[in-house]
Amino acid sequence: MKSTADLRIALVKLGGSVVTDKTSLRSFSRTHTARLVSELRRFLEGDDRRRAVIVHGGGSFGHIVARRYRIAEGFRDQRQLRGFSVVRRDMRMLNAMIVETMMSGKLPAISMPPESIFRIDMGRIVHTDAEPLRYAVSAGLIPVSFGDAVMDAGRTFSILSGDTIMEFLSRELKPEVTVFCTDVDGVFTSNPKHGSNVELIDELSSSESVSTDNDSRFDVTGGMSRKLEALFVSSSFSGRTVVVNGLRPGRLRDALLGKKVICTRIV
Ligand code: IP8
Repeated sequence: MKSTADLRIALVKLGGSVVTDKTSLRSFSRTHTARLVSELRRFLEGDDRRRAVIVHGGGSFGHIVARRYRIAEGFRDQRQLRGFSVVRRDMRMLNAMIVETMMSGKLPAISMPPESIFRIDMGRIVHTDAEPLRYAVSAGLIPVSFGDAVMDAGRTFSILSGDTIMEFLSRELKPEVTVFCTDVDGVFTSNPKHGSNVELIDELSSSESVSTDNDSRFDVTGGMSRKLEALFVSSSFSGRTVVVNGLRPGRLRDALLGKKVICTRIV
């Protein structure tokens, strides 16, 4: 078994807007997921030191119910318990379908819910134990973690976003490449879904100005400003950090392989 230091790790976030249809409750985007799996497999097959760790978002399995029951705000009243239970169940359903799609694509995926790695207090990760994940990666397994409704020491429960998990896993794993797959071509000067006068930023540094008006109808986890924070932290621990459009064939593969691709590179 190789130590993770000898491995070339790719850390990949599959955004909720790529693996689900965010506008329709609990709709899994199997076709996009299966294609992304085959792009990942192409990358892994190229070198036996390559490994992958996947994190996925909640999309329509997480955000709709979490918003309705205000789960991210922590425990307020008994009525939220039903909502917490539903989000937990639904995220496991989504995770199981993603793991299954990876296994059908001949990738040895294993589910790794965030509470098996992290302890949370007041919405923040306060303790990380990545040892089991490291063993899995060394052995050649592909851990699949996800944003989730989690127990929280100070708030009883809260929502942990996939982007925060990406931040902490990049710190732990020091990946060769970190890729965030979203439903747009990268990071734009302002929200590309809200107007025409927007430009894709090829190289984004923390000094760059990005307007962070979110599509907050769906995201309970902070939308774009939170994502930018996660991108910058991830990039400080990763060889390369890229944001690509996961709905466009070939972009994930090219980003993983370091080829020229339409994307935003975080520098
Ligand atoms: O979609 C949040 O994760 P994200 C997951 O990565 C839930 O922000 C349960 C809303």
